Amino acid sequence: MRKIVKKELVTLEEFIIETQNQFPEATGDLSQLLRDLALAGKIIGQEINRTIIRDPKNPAGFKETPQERIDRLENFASKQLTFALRRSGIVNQIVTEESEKPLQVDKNGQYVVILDPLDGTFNIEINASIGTIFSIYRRVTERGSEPSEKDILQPGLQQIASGYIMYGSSVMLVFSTEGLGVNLFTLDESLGEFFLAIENIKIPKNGNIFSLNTSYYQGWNEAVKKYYAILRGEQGDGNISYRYIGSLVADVHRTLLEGGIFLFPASTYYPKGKLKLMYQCNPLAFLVEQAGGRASSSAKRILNMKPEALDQTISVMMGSVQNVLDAEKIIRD
Ligand code: FBP
Repeated sequence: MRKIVKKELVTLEEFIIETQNQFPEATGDLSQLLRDLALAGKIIGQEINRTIIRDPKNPAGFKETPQERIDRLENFASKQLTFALRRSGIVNQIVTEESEKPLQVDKNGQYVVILDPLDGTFNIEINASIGTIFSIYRRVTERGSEPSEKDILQPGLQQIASGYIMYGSSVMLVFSTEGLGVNLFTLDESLGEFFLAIENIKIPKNGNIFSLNTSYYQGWNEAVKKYYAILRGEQGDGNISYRYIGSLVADVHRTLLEGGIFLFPASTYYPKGKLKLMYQCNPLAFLVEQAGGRASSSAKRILNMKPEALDQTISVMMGSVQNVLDAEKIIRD
């Protein structure tokens, strides 16, 4: 049962301060990064809404093709996030899926932030939820030294925080810092404030929703096809529902709240999987595990994987512990 928060409304700022006070040694740096990300999220959310609601100054709406719109919003999001994160002076490198190479920010910065600025953007045309995914690491090299790839290619277990901002019917910020659980904030646009909506999300141990793109069926290996047959009830009791939005943040958000399993298996179309280890899988796996779930790739814990390259893709399954264990057993066997 989800713990409903206390009667009075708790703002993101109050939550950050309360949490920080629990850790006297906390420097406040991480809090600052979360504030910066939340600010960028408000601005990005506004731009997305403005895009969907035609610009009043231009009744015919933006003269742009869907792809131009996607590119514009992805660049806008990347710029807003980078601008917000640079202000703090505590970030050493910012790595976004959109930029060719890591952005060196401050040689004395202590943190590396890895971002998928706007994921699932083709959904913008149908107003389905899309999202920003973020991952925060401490650098492993000496402060003041030249930025190094070693600071970026760290296993997901080294994350000190991760989360996403989902732009949907409302803007939601979901994040977790090591050991502090997963907390969901909803933006009240009239006040410009994020309010705590669900505290310490715990993913159900077993769920009855499965989520994967079945149009890749022909490209799956036999084990995945067998697992899918069981899910569809050909070999099991079939009391499981199918949901697939095709926007990673939305599919994982539903899985976090409702339980079940999200999968993106490797296939002949994506031999190494489609989803990116550093930008998408690590931050979401961290959240799922902090919420008491499980996240694996070919039955290996995602957070333990040693990244080989920034744009490395992997097969992925994540969600309720029991659902993922069942899937691992069948797909591994
Ligand atoms: P990109 O990494 O190319 O942006 O794709 C990510 C994504 O859009 C995810 O949001 C989503 O889970 C997945 O691709 C959907 O892929 P498909 O449309 O092939 O099912």
